[in-house]
Amino acid sequence: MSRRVRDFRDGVAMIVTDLHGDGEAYGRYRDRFLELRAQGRADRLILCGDLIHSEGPAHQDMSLPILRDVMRLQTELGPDRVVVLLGNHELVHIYSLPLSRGEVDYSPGFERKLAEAGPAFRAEVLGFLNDLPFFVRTAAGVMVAHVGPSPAAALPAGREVLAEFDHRALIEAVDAGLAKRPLAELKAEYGRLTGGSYDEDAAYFLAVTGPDDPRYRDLLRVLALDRREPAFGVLWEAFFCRNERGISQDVYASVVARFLETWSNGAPAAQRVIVSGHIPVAGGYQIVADRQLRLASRAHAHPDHAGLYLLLDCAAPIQSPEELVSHLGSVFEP
Ligand SMILES: [Mn+2]
Repeated sequence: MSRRVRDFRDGVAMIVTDLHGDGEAYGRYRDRFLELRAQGRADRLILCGDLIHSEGPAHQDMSLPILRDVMRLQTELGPDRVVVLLGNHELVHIYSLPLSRGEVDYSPGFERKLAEAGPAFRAEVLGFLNDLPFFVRTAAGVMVAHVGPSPAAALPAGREVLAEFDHRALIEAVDAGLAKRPLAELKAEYGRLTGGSYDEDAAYFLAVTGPDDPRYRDLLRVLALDRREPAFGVLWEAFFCRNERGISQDVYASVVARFLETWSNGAPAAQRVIVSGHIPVAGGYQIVADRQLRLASRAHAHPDHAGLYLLLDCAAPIQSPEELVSHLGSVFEP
C-alpha cells in the first residue's frame, strides 16, 4: 500500500480543516468527535493539515499542545481512527525551511517551542510529521486532502512522485550534497540569495544556538531545496498551490477532473469529489469547479465561528459536492 495515501472503505469520518494553532476550536472538534463516536455516529477523525501556526499573539498559539494531544489520541484510538493529513504549514518544519507571508513569519515561533520542548520530544514531533499521509481516498468516491488539485499532482507522473514520497531520503541526499561544499562558501551564497546573515537567520528561524548546534547547517537546505529539484518541485506545488486563484475557471475545472481521474487509479472506487481546506471561504464552505468541497473549520472561515466539519460515510457513493452539504455540522452554534 502507498506510503502517502490512506484508503477507507467504510466508517463515518469527521473531517476538520485548518485549525492553525487554535486550541479552543481544536478542543471543541475533538470533544464533538468523541461524543459522536460514543453515540456510534462517527468512526474516525480526519484532520486535514495546517493544525499549526497561529497568526495571533504567540501566547495564544496552541500549535504544539494540539499536536501533542493528537499524537496521544492517535496512539490511544489507532491510526485508522485518528488520521492527520500533511499541510503546507507542517511541511516546512520537516525540511527546516522558513515560512513567511507578507509581514508574518510563521515558522520561528513553532521552532522555538520545539527547541524548548527538548530534543526527545522534538524528534517525536518531527517523526510524526515526517510520516503523515497526503491523501485519503474512499469507497464513497470522495478524496480528502489539505490542498485541492494542482497541475503537477493531476498527472500520473506527479502521482508516482507523491504516492511514495520519502522526505528522509530527499533530506539525506540534499545534506550530503551540501556537506561536500565549504561552509564559508555556502554561507556567502546564503547571504547573496536572501540578503540576511546565516547565523542570525539560523537562530531566528530554527532556534539554532550556534555553530555547535547539531542543527546548525539545516537552514542551508534553502540553497538546495528549490522548485527546480524535480521531486521537491512536485511536492511544493502540491502543497502550496492556490488552486483556481490566478488561473481561468475552465483550466482549473480540467485540472480537478484530471486529478480525480489520475488518483482513481487503484482507489477503492472512482474518485468523483475532493474535500480540501487551505484557502479562506465566506461562511464555512464553498463548492469549486463542480467537484470540490472547500471546507473551512475555523481559521479560514469568515466569520471564524461559521466554521464547519463534515461527516462523510466512507462507504456510501457520492456523485457531487452538493450531496455533502447536508452532512456539514457546527461546533460553534447550538
Ligand atoms: Mn494551507
